[in-house]
Amino acid sequence: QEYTGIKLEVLEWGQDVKDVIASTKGLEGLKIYMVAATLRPETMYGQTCCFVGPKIDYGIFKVNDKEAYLCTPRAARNMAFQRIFSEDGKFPQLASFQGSALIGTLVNAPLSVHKDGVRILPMETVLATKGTGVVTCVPSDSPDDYATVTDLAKKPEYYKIQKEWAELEIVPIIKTPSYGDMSAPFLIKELKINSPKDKDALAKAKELAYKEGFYQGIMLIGDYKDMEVQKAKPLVREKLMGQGLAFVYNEPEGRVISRSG
Ligand code: ZZB
Repeated sequence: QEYTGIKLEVLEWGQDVKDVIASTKGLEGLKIYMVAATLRPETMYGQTCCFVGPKIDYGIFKVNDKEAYLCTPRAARNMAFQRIFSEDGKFPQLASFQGSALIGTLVNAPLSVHKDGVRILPMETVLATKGTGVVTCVPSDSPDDYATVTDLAKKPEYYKIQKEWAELEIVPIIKTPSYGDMSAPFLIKELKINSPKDKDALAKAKELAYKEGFYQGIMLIGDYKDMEVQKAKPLVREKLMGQGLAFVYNEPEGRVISRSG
């Protein structure tokens, strides 16, 4: 699977990690980015927050003399074998913490309409074994994301977050003939999905949203406004890569390798 790694620069650490970060050696002078793996770079205009799995382990890994990435150790290891880190095969770890400690951290979401940054929030369904373990949230076009932010805003005390962190404005990014200009909320309603735990229905909604967005979608925002999603997708990706805010991240297909011996 070929993902785009999106670099969300940390602007301000959350309460629970501030002290750890301040006392961690080796971070001086480095820009630190949360790296989210996405298949939908054209939706980055609509980012409203960024998710981590609260029980997943994350690390900060030194990429080169200027940058460090925050992601799962598994993803850092994969990156180190894709010439993303300065020394092939090496991914020096400078810090480690559980996802729950990162909640409330403020990051810059590239291209997002929310220019002051977005918050790191918990998502129970993030898989440690996929992508980077960091998922950028686009509730207009991702049913999983819409279901999660809705739930977070309903129970902020339970999730130990500020309600407004989950309530950044959701703007239309892509117009589709079947689902209007916000396919995720449309499908959540249509399929009567009530919870982020409604796994099967969400998988169905995701598939429908992917297909419709890719084959029928028209951009409603940004440099490629009015262009077909199919054409805009690689252009947005290249734009972000040109700005040093994205890179190609390949996920080795573990199952296939083990099956063929
Ligand atoms: C932004 C985005 C906007 C995404 C959208 C989707 C959609 P796939 O096909 O299963 O590989 N994702 C990435 N990593 C994880 C993880 N570790 N755990 C859970 N979800 C993860 O799915 C790839 C997509 O799943 C990625 O693309 C990411 O969310 C999420 F409008 O990034 B996406 C209809 C989907 N729309």
